[in-house]
Amino acid sequence: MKFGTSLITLFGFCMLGSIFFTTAWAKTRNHTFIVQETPCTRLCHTKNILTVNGQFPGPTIYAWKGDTVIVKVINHAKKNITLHWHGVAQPRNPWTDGPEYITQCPIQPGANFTQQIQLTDEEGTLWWHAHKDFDLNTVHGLLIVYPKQGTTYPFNKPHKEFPLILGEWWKKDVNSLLEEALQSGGEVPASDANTINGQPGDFLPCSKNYTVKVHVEHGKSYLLRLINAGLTNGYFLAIAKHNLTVVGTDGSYTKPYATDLVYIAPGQTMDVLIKANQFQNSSSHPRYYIVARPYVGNTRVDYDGNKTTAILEYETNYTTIPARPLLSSLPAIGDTDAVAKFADGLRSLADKDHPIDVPKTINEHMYITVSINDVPCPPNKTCKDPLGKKYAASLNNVSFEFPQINILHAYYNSIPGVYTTNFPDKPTYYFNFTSDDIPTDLILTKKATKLKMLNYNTTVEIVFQGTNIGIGENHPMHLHGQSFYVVGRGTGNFDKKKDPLTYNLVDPPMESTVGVPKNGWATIRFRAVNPGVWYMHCHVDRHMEWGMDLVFITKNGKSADAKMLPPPKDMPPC
Ligand SMILES: *[C@@H]1O[C@H](CO)[C@@H](O)[C@H](O)[C@H]1NC(C)=O
Ligand SMILES: *[C@@H]1O[C@H](CO)[C@@H](O)[C@H](O)[C@H]1NC(C)=O
Ligand SMILES: *[C@@H]1O[C@H](CO)[C@@H](O)[C@H](O)[C@H]1NC(C)=O
Ligand SMILES: *[C@@H]1O[C@H](CO)[C@@H](O)[C@H](O)[C@H]1NC(C)=O
Ligand SMILES: *[C@@H]1O[C@H](CO)[C@@H](O)[C@H](O)[C@H]1NC(C)=O
Ligand SMILES: *[C@@H]1O[C@H](CO)[C@@H](O)[C@H](O)[C@H]1NC(C)=O
Ligand SMILES: *[C@@H]1O[C@H](CO)[C@@H](O)[C@H](O)[C@H]1NC(C)=O
Ligand SMILES: *[C@@H]1O[C@H](CO)[C@@H](O)[C@H](O)[C@H]1NC(C)=O
Ligand SMILES: *[C@@H]1O[C@H](CO)[C@@H](O)[C@H](O)[C@H]1NC(C)=O
Ligand SMILES: *[C@@H]1O[C@H](CO)[C@@H](O)[C@H](O)[C@H]1NC(C)=O
Ligand SMILES: *[C@@H]1O[C@H](CO)[C@@H](O)[C@H](O)[C@H]1NC(C)=O
Ligand SMILES: [Cu+2]
Repeated sequence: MKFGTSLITLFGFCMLGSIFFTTAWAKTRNHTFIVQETPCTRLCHTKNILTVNGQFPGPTIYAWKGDTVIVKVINHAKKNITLHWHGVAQPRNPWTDGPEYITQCPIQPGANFTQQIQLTDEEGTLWWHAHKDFDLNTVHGLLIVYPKQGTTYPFNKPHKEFPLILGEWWKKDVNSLLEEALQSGGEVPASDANTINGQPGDFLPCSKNYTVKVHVEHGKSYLLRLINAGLTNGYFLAIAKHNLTVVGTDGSYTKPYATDLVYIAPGQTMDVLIKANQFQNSSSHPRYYIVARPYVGNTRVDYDGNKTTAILEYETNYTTIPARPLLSSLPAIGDTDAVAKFADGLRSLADKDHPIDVPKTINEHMYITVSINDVPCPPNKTCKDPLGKKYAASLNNVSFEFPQINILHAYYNSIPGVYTTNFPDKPTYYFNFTSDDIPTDLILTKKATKLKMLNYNTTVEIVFQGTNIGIGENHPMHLHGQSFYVVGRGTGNFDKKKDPLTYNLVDPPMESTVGVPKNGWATIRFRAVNPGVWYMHCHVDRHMEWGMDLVFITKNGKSADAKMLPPPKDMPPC
């Protein structure tokens, strides 16, 4: 990964495809994001939601590879907020990465913070979202990175592109639900609906009139930019009678992967091509459902209302259109095999123009258990998880405790007592992690702020081991500060002799969120070349709040361009 190679000029100009300008004049693109409470009326229950610039989903940022995006974030809301640029490496600049109390203190009501987003190797679909409490639920949007001027997509240029932002909707205020759950120790209630671009679609009566439509013309191809902005659910997605070709994920290209359904975990992005090859004549059907259904690893209620729909509609000259679009079937809500089958088809493009560099020798081996746990109920309180305790979550049995001042600030200014650097590289206790019958005393965990230090340019391998402590579930682990290669995954307990033999070190997909299979394992590799403080956490938001988190500190390297930048002058104070 190379940083700092892009040429930045405020006076660069954008002449996409021009044969006269082959030099990439990366540009600076300025935006103002005003976070505010906004009445939302297009869903069953009118309520105030937190938005950026009054939009839900939020505004799209358009950029070209290597650009610098500057976003002035102004907080006109009544609560503290932070914003994160998901999947952007932010070379040497963790200061504007966003997660609350990890790299910054929140932007308080009335305050503002100008965040710089330096694009380097990322290309494709990324996104931005709030990184505090459950604000992400309504504060999110696309960040599209086009190929830099003078270069093209590694596939035929699509006629048009459409966003498909998957999400969840609660009738009640989500942050109050989170607050209640954290107080009582119990669960956050499941969402009331799943959404595409903010709309549940016409399987739910209240939003019928606002179902999202994607208009296509026969014979043309389209790029769908998918993100999963859900707080809880993964999604299967399909379009009746249309094949999907995945060409990218998490801001890097994949080998074209033809499939009839996509699985997207919370936090992930997917670039998907479709060919509008139906509706050849008046006797064929002009309307097709784009349908998504949640995947949750454990049994939950499943009914049609859980499905969210949009409609792919062909341009037609007929005034009457059939009442019902065609619908394809999707795997059941608990179909863990379908998730694995989809994930196994993802491969890095790995061609001459998109080379990859998978670490072959590893300096830091980590084996990390991923668990849902309990912490004891405070004295004289009633707690609401099934054992009368409080829900918690952990990595290697350390349940992350958020500090009161931000870790980056403490690290940069050598403030002691905020964290320790003794996060264990291995589980402290080995047992059958994925057993159906785990001794109940193993459910307890302990809160602490333990970090992992990495030397600059060290190679890291992490084997995430899902466990059945509490409950087995698919955990989408997301790393800030750089992407990683997903070299393997499997079911049950990781076998350190046999399983590494199955690793793909030739063309593994590069991602920034990996779904760790329910009661299974996943292995990632990366080279720590981005000095700074970088958060890693489950993108199921309540798991993150419960402690399924780890903070890496990548130390400075020797050369000047291997050192962290100084903080911006307007860093929000605590
Ligand atoms: C963009 O924002 C930066 C930093 O706030 C400022 O220095 C620059 O003048 C702005 N550029 C434009 C074109 O507005
Ligand atoms: C941003 O904050 C600074 C410092 O408090 C203040 O001077 C400035 O007016 C604010 N700008 C906006 C647009 O709110
Ligand atoms: C949907 O639109 C129809 C026709 O305009 C209207 O009669 C109906 O009340 C609307 N339904 C909702 C839930 O907004
Ligand atoms: C989808 O792909 C399969 C396998 O390549 C092919 O047989 C089928 O005709 C395609 N369907 C459509 C609607 O393009
Ligand atoms: C499906 O909808 C039902 C009823 O609203 C709800 O109880 C359940 O949790 C939903 N499941 C998911 C995965 O959204
Ligand atoms: C609609 O009619 C126009 C004029 O006859 C024709 O050019 C066009 O191809 C038709 N479009 C479709 C989708 O049939
Ligand atoms: C808990 O309740 C008992 C008896 O009701 C009381 O004596 C004790 O002080 C309480 N402890 C705390 C920590 O509030
Ligand atoms: C671990 O537990 C699983 C599920 O109960 C079981 O299938 C497997 O055989 C166990 N492994 C060992 C080594 O006991
Ligand atoms: C995790 O730590 C807690 C508290 O120290 C302990 O009770 C529990 O047995 C540990 N669990 C595992 C799986 O190591
Ligand atoms: C990182 O280490 C590799 C050897 O593992 C070396 O080839 C490379 O030059 C180093 N890069 C930097 C930036 O130090
Ligand atoms: C907002 O942030 C400030 C600074 O970190 C903190 O002191 C305050 O308690 C926060 N407010 C709330 C309601 O969390
Ligand atoms: Cu999780």
